[in-house]
Amino acid sequence: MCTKLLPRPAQKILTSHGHRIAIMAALLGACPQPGSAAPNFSEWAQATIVPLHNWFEPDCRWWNPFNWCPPSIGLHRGTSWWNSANIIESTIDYTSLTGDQTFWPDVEAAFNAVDDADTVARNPSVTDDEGWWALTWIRAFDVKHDQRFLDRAKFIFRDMTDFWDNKCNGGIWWDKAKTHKNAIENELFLTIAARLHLRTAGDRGAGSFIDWANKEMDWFLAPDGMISNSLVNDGLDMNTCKNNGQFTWTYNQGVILGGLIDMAASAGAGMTTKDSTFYIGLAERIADKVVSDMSSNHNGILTEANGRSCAGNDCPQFKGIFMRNLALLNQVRPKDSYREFLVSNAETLWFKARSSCSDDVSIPYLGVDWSGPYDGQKAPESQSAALDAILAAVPFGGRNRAKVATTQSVQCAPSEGVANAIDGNFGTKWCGSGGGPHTLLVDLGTTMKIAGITIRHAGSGPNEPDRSHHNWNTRDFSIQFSPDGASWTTVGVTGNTCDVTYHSFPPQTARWLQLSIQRPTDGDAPAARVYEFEAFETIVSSLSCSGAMVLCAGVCADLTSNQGNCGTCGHACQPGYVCTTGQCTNSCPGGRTPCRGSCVDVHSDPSNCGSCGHACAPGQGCTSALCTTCEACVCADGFRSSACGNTAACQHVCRAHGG
Ligand SMILES: [Ca+2]
Repeated sequence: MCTKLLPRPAQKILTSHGHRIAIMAALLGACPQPGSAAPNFSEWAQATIVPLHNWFEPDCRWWNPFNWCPPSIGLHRGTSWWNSANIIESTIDYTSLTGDQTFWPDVEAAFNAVDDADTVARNPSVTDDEGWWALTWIRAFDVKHDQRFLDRAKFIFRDMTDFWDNKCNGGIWWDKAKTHKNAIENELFLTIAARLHLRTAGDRGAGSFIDWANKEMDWFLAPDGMISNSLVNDGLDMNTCKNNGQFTWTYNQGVILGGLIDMAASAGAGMTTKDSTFYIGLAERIADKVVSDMSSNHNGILTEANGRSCAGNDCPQFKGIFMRNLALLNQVRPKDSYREFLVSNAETLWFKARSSCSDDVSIPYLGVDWSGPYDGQKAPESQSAALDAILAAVPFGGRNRAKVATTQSVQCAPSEGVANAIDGNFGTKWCGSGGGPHTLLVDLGTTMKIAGITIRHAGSGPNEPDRSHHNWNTRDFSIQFSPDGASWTTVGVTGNTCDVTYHSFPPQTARWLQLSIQRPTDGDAPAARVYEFEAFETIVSSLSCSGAMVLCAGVCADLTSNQGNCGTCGHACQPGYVCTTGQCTNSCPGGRTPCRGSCVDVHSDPSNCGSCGHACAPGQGCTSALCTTCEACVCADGFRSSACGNTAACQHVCRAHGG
């Protein structure tokens, strides 16, 4: 039985700067039970981060002569350097997603605990441990727009490039002693390079970040390399330079998703070896494989391959890294299967793998096996992995950004006013009566990027008769977005029967949202009933772009050269045209013309004579961009003419008999 928690007194924490900050630990107002309340992922995240904060010790440095916190060599008590990077990244995500600034001082303290060189020197033996920190500081830059963070990430990346060589045709070494080349450090190298490219104006050419990203990507995609059957395995056999057939850890599948997403965002104008469709397609295949296969033995809950045991300091961290990156993929390629996976994993680990309320009245701990039961773990790695999974679900149940709701419908009863639709209470209802059509206009108060909407319909209500009237759920409706109140973008739903509907889509810039109800119920009942309308902001909305880069649909683009955003956001160049100085220009050599994805010569091509798509009539040829009548051709013995035209052309097109 879950009981209401006792408030805990404010806890005083001494930070590295000597400031005392009060952390209210009484974050859990009540213990949710399965089915007893709709998920509030932000609230769960707020509770989950408390132990991580309590384990944080910015003064715990391995060179500290007092070394008062062994055996840790990380910043968090009892864990390692690379884990701390991920925990700080989780803290940054938490700050961004929930808006709660309480734990940001941990991020600043971690940054200040070491300098650039120390970040690299802290763990002198391997390259991946420093790579995690580069990703963390890029994320910090995105949230706070502070150049210090980006500069440190670049410093770390430059150190990693020292470990690239031609053994096995490329890639960086995992260990600085150069005995192994594995997947993880090369996935990190790819992702860091692509992200730095997207945040560095004018980055191009030999030695640039995108140049490194392309080299790494192409090397990673080599036949017999580390991607096999749509999964990334652990590493290479250094004797054969081929896939070593070892484990496909969940974090191996996670980091590559981030890299592929950023390669797709970088594509165009010759910036990348392949186009964005290729990179996103591969990311989807990997994500689909994990969602369908690596969780199949656990009823859709993520686990390491084949339920492999997951102990120590490293493995319990892995799954959170996958969830963080799956959330990013779902931002650019929303899928019902991803949303359901993100939500069900967060819900399941919270309800099944959490220390019980009666065990500890102040803090929830989360176990390694998200299917539960709770295994007694109280460790930074498993705790932050769980936090990552919960944060990944926030867009589907986080902080509602709706500020004001209005309607022209008449309310059904005095207690069923329109304010109930956004009051944060899933037990209070807006009910609009009359003939309709009913509309609910929601003002967000300011313009932002919305990536998810949840609507709680009649059947989600706690009280009768709504609770048993699932056919009162809003049947046909549309959701409209507008940045200015004038132009609207519409997402439509018809035939809904669900009590709660989740809607995810590529981030939409909006200040106003409108729920337009075409059929309020599955029948003749004319009233509209909505218990709660929630709008969630995208986690990439806080992305900042440096220099001349511009934020376009969630990615930074150089408008002078970005193929998908040439001159202005959303203006994509057609195949055969390249974005040069902000304009789509003909890329075909020798005066040829771009036509349906290839280069044609409109002077002589009978299918494109004079212009792309202008085909000559059967029996005609194309000469000097004009369709001409055929003439007899003279062919050498053994050949016949298959087309017509002047003599020279005829010789050119003669084919063998029967050809
Ligand atoms: Ca309500």
